Amino acid sequence: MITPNNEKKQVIFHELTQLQHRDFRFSDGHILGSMCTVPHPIAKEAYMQFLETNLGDPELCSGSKEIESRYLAFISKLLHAPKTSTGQIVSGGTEGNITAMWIAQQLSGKKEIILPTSAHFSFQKIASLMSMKLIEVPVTKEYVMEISQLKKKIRKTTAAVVGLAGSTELGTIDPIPELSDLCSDEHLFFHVDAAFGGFVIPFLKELGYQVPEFDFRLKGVSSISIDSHKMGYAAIPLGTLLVRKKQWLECISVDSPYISSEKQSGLLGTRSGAPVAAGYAVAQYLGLKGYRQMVKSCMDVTGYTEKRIEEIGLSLVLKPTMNVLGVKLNRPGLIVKKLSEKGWRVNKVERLSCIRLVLMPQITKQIIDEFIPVLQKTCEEVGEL
Ligand code: 0PR
Repeated sequence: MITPNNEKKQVIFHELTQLQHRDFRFSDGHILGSMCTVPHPIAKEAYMQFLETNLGDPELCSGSKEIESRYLAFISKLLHAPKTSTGQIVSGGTEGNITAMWIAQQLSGKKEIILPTSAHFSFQKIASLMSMKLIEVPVTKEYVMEISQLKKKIRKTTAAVVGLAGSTELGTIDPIPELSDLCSDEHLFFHVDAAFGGFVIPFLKELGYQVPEFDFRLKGVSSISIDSHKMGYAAIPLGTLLVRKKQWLECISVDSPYISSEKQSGLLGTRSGAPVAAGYAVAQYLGLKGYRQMVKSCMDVTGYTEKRIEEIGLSLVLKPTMNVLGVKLNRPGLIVKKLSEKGWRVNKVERLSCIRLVLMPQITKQIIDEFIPVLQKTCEEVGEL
């Protein structure tokens, strides 16, 4: 029995709160560059309820395991995964990409990953972890992978090709249908990194935007990673890796004799059921209709931001594909620093000489109206305008 020591607790929470005051918080609406968001209120409740669960020991937590299955079924439906497919809950895009490349390496026995220069830095970790080699393909001026260049890079040593459905820096989508055809013809493992776009593109299509197909309806797509802690409105850490064939997970499974399941696949052992319960609760609450509405309002705010940015005389790197904007600047690092001092967080993209704004669900037009004059003044101060 733990006897409560309220005095001690107060001291500890005082310290925690003091330190928390240093954090930028999504709820303040001043984080404009992050791909994460305030989790939906229902996610918070479910998260707390499942705090003690461990999905690494499924028999101990058979109810949580069922929630995981139901969540995987939801993601599978969203991405039109075939009956032959299966999924693995992961902590986010990094683990999703690692797991996909681990499978590709095991299946092929090869070591080369072909990917666009725009790919996320998690692939650098993969190269280091698994002694794999990254073969980069240049991007076009639309910031998508140049297919003609890709063709030249395919070799007998290729383990996988990676395409982006929502690039980190600009939210652009690689020509996934063409990549799928090519990989299918060449019998190559084709992974789609839809960490950000997975919860956006399906709804953009329904809202009438012209975006390429990117999911399992394309026969050459082998795996897709999608993050719920980005546009899925769920709590960190939650992502999913779906693979086209169930048996592919077996090649990254090990015997797990001490716990209730015979085998365990994936990187982690002990892992919390809380984010999964939270993600499932949000998915049930919003449904596909709710997510579509959310994407619609993010796109409305994106269009509004684009207009306001152009009004003050700045320009965008590209017309936005989704709710990610690159604003051209000569010294993005300096602007990021100055904005941060004024209480606004945006991200710099040095290689594109821009700052990145991500219009997540908590960002409203009113927030943009507050931000634009600050951005304008900052740009004037440093001679960008
Ligand atoms: N793939 C893509 C396309 C991504 O954009 C990211 C993350 C990942 C994989 C890796 O995902 P995890 O970070 O979940 O493992 N991109 C975001 C970025 O670099 C990550 C992020 C999110 C950074 C929130 C800052 C932040 O506040 O922008």
